[in-house]
Amino acid sequence: MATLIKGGTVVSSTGADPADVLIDGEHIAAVLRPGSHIAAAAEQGAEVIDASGRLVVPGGVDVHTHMELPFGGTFASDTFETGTRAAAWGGTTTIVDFAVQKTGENVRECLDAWMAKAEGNCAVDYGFHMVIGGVDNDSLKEMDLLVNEGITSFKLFMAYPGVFLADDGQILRAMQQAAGNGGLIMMHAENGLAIDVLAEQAFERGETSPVTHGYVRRKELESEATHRAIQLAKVGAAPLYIVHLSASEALEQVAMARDDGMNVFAETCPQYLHFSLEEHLGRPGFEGAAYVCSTPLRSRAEGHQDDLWRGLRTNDLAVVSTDHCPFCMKEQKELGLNDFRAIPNGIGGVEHRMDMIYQGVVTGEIGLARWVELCATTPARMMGLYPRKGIIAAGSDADVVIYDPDHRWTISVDNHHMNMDHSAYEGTQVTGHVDTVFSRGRKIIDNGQYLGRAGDGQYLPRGLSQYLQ
Ligand code: DUC
Ligand code: ZN
Ligand code: ZN
Repeated sequence: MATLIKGGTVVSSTGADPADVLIDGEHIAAVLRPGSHIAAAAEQGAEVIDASGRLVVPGGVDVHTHMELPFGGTFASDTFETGTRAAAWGGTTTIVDFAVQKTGENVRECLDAWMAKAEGNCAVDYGFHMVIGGVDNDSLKEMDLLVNEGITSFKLFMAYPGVFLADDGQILRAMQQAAGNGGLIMMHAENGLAIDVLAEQAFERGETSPVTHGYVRRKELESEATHRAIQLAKVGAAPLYIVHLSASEALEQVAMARDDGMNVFAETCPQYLHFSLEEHLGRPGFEGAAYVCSTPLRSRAEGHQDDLWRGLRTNDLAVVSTDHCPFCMKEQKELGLNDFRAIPNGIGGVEHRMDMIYQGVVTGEIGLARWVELCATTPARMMGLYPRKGIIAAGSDADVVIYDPDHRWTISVDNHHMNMDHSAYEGTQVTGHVDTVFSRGRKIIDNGQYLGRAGDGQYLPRGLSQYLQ
């Protein structure tokens, strides 16, 4: 049966207008002017949902998640099943996760292993980027094959020496390869060698608490790496996408490159906009461990958060993703009780991205259309999924969220759906609430109930990045 979502305000990256949305099967059949005879005719034989007073937005597209990531001797606590279900609760209907290859490992075998983890388990549609942790002749060749198979973006690390770090020569080679095959290089831009020196020195001085993580991962080491990545991208003639940018100084580097006309893009994450080094990472005792992630949270006194909101307005930051990488406090974050270096890096937030960025609409930092553009349309385009994802338009997948813009509620570990024993957002009061979620035409969240099943989500082979469109 068809579904007609009637009386709502449909939001796209260009504006918000009253419209009725007709879903037929897995696709959007039409976006209709309310009161038109076509809209009236569509009501016949359709399930009619009254969306009056509510926003009708494209399902969120989160292009940076880490379900089940092995990290620091443990695994991110959300499986593809629990993490994608939590995404659905938060109005995100597409994720792009990271399959991981390390030095000496075979890219293809690694990808197969990650595909197997996800297959049959996801609540929403999913794709993969490939982490190339070991750039060598084999992995470079494999990049060409993967691009043709729908893995069109590759993450490199300038951090985590001995685990993921690629040196400048390897980075340049991977960029040249991407320039040839059309792939997009995603960069974790922090100078990991310098960070490790500072971390060891701090530990030897007896500074063991979580906040030290933020002090040693200095903003200069993020901006230096961002600058270096941009210069290497210029030499390699490749487009570049900086992930989880948190420092004003790194943003300046991106802005300069963009002003220069380079194809340099960047994302930030809700935690960098809403949290700070002083108020969160610096919490007493071991509490700050919940906020250990890399890049780290930055100082509010230095104004990074305000600069990031500005970057979202100017488009120097084009995407908001979560870097969802949850770890429980018990037995996971606690691995670093006596040494901040052993705290697994990551914050769980896949469920809260749409709401936390909507708070920017509430406070006037961004408009409604920009909210949708940052959380759905641009990530879909950046990662080669548009217009199948990221827009409510005839022919697109019927991934639709009915959003109550006025509903006020408080985030808590007691009401979230991520597999974590705490919430980094505990006690956060938000305005705005995901009421109903459709994934490819199937109602999977409604009335406070999850109606979907593991395995509803399909694998998404992706096209080349559409960043130039
Ligand atoms: N940063 C994190 O916080 N977690 C996983 C990997 C990363 O780069
Ligand atoms: Zn990273
Ligand atoms: Zn990440």
